Amino acid sequence: MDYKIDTGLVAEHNAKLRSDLDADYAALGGTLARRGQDIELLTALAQTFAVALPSWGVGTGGTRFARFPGLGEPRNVQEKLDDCAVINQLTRATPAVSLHFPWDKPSDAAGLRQQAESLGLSFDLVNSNTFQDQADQAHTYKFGSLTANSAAAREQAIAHNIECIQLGQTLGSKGLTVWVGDGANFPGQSNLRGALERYLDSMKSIYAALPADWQVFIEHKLFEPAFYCTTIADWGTSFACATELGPKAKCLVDLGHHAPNTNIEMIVARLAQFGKLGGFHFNDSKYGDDDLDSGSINPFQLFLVFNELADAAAREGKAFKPSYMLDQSHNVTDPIESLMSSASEVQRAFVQSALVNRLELAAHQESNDVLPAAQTLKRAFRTDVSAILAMARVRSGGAIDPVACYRAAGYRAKAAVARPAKAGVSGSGIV
Ligand code: LRH
Ligand code: MN
Repeated sequence: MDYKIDTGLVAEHNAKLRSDLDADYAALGGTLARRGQDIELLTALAQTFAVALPSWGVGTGGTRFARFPGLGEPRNVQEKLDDCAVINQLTRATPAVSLHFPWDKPSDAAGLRQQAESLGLSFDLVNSNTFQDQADQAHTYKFGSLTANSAAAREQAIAHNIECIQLGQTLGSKGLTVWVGDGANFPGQSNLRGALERYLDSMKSIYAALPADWQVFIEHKLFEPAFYCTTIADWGTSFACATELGPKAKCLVDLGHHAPNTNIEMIVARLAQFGKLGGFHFNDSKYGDDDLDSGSINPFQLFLVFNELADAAAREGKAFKPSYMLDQSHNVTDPIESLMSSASEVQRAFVQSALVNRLELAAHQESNDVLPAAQTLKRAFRTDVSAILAMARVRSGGAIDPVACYRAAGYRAKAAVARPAKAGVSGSGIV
């Protein structure tokens, strides 16, 4: 199956929607001009936006209760890349893919890199996995990996992370994300300080294996799979460890890894202030690590995160370049549709944050003129920048309405034929 969507069909789709887009774009341009803002600059800015796709997000996700596979699921990393290429073809905002090992371990890494390049894709951060036992594994991670009491289990986990770095180097990646579910389910089960000491000890071996131009990203998470304590549970612990390890260690903020109502944008401001904000796993949640589509539950929080990123960028300039990734689980939607709309929702927050008049905001803040300060942010958030996002896509060769174009192409139905489902494959778990 040729996975690329016919460019003629994309052009036909855009032609149908173009005059409405031009009208909406002109109207928005007028509104922004009255605020002294140039829509052309904002559209050019939108065209620079990129968020990496999680390879594990193009298959249907599930929970511990069940997974209900969809049609035409990708059966291997090559087919995952084909689906990622379609998302980028229509959104023009997802040129990189984040792989997860061993789920995506290629038999031929150089060949996979060539396939990605032929699809116009590159590889973002790679992710290690010491939260599951592999069939051929000598030592279990049941009682932890980088923090395990068992030195053999720790050594095994360190070796796996170093193998991820080596694979990533062949693929052209420049960083490793380390999320460990290590923790305990009972008070007394583990020595809280001892666990973190073992974690740091293990991470120092991984850090020492980093190439000069690589970084390691520590991903904190409040709970799950451990339900009494998690070794790297919060940004403070992550920050302390990244500082202890050295300049190539940064903190990664997964939006779903915090207690409900946590002020995540303030965590972002703090990590940026101390130079340890490495990147993001964007998603949304209402209760726990729900891994829902970005901007689907709390788009104002996503906007406030980007407002802090805009503040940091205004202070630090072009050097401030945290990495952006989606990390979602698509249990009831077509993963490709969810990833396309989620990439656009994150791009929307990025563009809205650029609408904030930072001088005006600072003046209100310094004079403690509270309501105008709050309204300066709210006005940017309430501005519907859909026309800018669509114009950015069409100018970059994408689709005005990616989901509608994808459906018109009948991609999923074709994939269902090309990728017959393996009988009886449902099971549970996130991928
Ligand atoms: C842990 C996590 C981590 C990934 C996994 C797929 O909850 O967010 O980033 O390794 O999901
Ligand atoms: Mn994550």
